Amino acid sequence: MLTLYDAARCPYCARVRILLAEKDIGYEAIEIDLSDRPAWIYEKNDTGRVPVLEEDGWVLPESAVIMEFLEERYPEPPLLAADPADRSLARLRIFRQDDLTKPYYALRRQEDGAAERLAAQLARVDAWLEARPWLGGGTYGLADIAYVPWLLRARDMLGIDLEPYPALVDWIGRMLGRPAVAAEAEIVAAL
Ligand SMILES: N[C@@H](CCC(=O)N[C@@H](CS)C(=O)NCC(=O)O)C(=O)O
Repeated sequence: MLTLYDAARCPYCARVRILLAEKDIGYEAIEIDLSDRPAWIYEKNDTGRVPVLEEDGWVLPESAVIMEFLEERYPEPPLLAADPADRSLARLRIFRQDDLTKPYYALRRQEDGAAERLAAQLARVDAWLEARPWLGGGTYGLADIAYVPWLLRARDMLGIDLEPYPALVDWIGRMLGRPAVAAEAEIVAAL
C-alpha cells in the first residue's frame, strides 16, 4: 500500500494526487499541517516538505521525481508519450516549471512587477497550447498534470483572468473534463 504525505493546499501534492487518480492507484493520504508540521516529517524528507510517497518503509520526496516513479511503476495508462521527442518535451517543461511558479509565488507575496511577469508566462503557455494540444505535445500526460495545479489556483485563488489566453482556457476546459483534474478543482474550491 502506498502512503502519500499530503497537503490539500499544496500544488506539488496536487500533481501526485492527480496522477494517482489517473492511474487508479489506491493509497492512504496523511494530511500534513504545513503551518505546524510534525517533527517526524523531517525523517521522511530532510527538507520537511510534502509531497512524500512511501511504500513499505521506502520513501520518495520531490513531486517531479514521484511522477516519474509512478509512471514507471504503474505504466498503465501511459502518461508519457511513446515518441521520444514528446517525452523529452514533457520533461523539459516540467524541468523549467519555475519560470511559471516563481512569478506565481511572487504575486502571492504582492511583489512589484509580479503580475506582469506572471502574465508573460501565461502568454508563453498559451502559445505552446496554440501550437500543440497538450503541454507534452500530442497527448495528455505528465506535463499537463505538472502545470494544472498552479493554473487552477491562479484562476480560482488569485483571481487571474485567463480570457486573454484562449488556448489556455480551452486546455483548462479539456483538463476539467478529466475526473482526476475535476476532483482537484473541487479541492481548490474548498480551500
Ligand atoms: N520541490 C518540491 C517542492 C515541495 C514544496 O515546496 N512543498 C511545500 C508545500 S506546497 C512545502 O512542503 N512547504 C513547506 C516548506 O517549504 O517548509 C516538490 O516538487 O515536491
